[in-house]
Amino acid sequence: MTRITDLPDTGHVLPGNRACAGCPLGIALRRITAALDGRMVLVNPASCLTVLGGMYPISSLAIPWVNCAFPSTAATASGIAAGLRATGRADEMTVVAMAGDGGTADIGIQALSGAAERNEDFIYICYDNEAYMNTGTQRSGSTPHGARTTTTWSGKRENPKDVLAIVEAHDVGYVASASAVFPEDLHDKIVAANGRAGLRYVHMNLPCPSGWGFDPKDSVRYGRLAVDAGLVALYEVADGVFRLTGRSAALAKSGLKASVAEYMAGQSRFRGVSEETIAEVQEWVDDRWSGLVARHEAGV
Ligand SMILES: Cc1ncc(C[n+]2csc(CCOP(=O)(O)OP(=O)(O)O)c2C)c(N)n1
Ligand code: SF4
Ligand SMILES: [Mg+2]
Repeated sequence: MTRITDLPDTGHVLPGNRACAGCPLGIALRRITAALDGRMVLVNPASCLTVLGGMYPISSLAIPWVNCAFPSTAATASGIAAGLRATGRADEMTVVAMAGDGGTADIGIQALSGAAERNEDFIYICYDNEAYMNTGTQRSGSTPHGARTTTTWSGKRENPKDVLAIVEAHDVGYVASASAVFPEDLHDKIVAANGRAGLRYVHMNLPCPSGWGFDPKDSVRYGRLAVDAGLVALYEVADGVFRLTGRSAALAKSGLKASVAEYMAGQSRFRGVSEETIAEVQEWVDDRWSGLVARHEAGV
C-alpha cells in the first residue's frame, strides 16, 4: 500500500470551499484528483459535492467539471466517454462520475445499472454520507437501520441497500469499497481503477458531522470506528478476485475492534436507539462480516 508520506498532492482542489466544517469530502476529492493527476472530467449531480465545488466563476475545483440532472449521472458520463472516443481524446483523461448515496442507491441506479451492463468506460464513485444531506438529511436507501433523519423520525427500520453487491452482480471488472478517512487505501483503489477499462465502481464511506450529529473534529474518528466495527469493510473485487484491504484485512486476522453500540454512541442520529435495534444491527454486521472474511480467505 502507498504510504501516507508518498501520497501525491497536485492542488486540483483549491483552498477554501463551501462544505461544512470538518467534512471529509474535500480531503477525499484531493486524493482522487491527485491519484489521477488531474487528468479527468468530473460528472456530478446535485449534492454536497456541487456545493463544495461552488458556483461559476468561483470554484474550488481546478478540473473540468460537468453538472448533470439527478438521475442521469451514469448516462452523462457514458456520453462524455463516447465523445472523447469519437474525438480521439479518450487517452488524455479519465471520466469520473461522482454522486452521493441518494443520487446512486436510489435516483441514479437505473442509469448506473445500464452503464454497468454496457460496461461503459468510466469510473463511478459513490460517496456515501448515508442520507440526502444537501437538502437537510432525508433518508436514502443507504441510511443505516436505527438512524433518525427528517423522514425517519423514530429511526430507519431497514438495513442499507448493498449497492456494491448490485454493481458487482453486473459482472464489471472492478468494484471497491473505500473510506474517505483511509486516504492511502483510497488512493490505491483509484489508481487500480484507472489502470483498467470499462465500468469501474468505487463506493466510499463519508462521515458527515452535520447529518450524523457529531463534533466536526471527529470525522476521522467515526470513519475509523465504522471500519473497526465492520459496518464499513474496505475491499476490492478485481476480475473476480476478492480481497479485504488495509485496515479491514488486518481486522480479518485480529477480529473486529469495536461494536455497533460503540459506533452509534455520540452520533445524535442514533439518539434513543433501542437495545433491540442495536442487537439487530450487530447481528446483521456479524453475518455480513463473516461472509466477507470467508470471501477474503477463499479469494473469490
Ligand atoms: C430530480 C431531482 N430531485 C430532487 C432534487 C433535489 N436535491 C438536490 S441535492 C439532493 C440530495 C442529494 O443527496 P445525495 O445524493 O445523497 O447527496 P448529498 O447531498 O448527501 O451529498 C436532492 C434531493 C434535484 N436536484 N433533482
Ligand atoms: S452535509 Fe455532511 S457531507 Fe454535506 S458538506 Fe456538510 S458535512 Fe459534508
Ligand atoms: Mg448523501
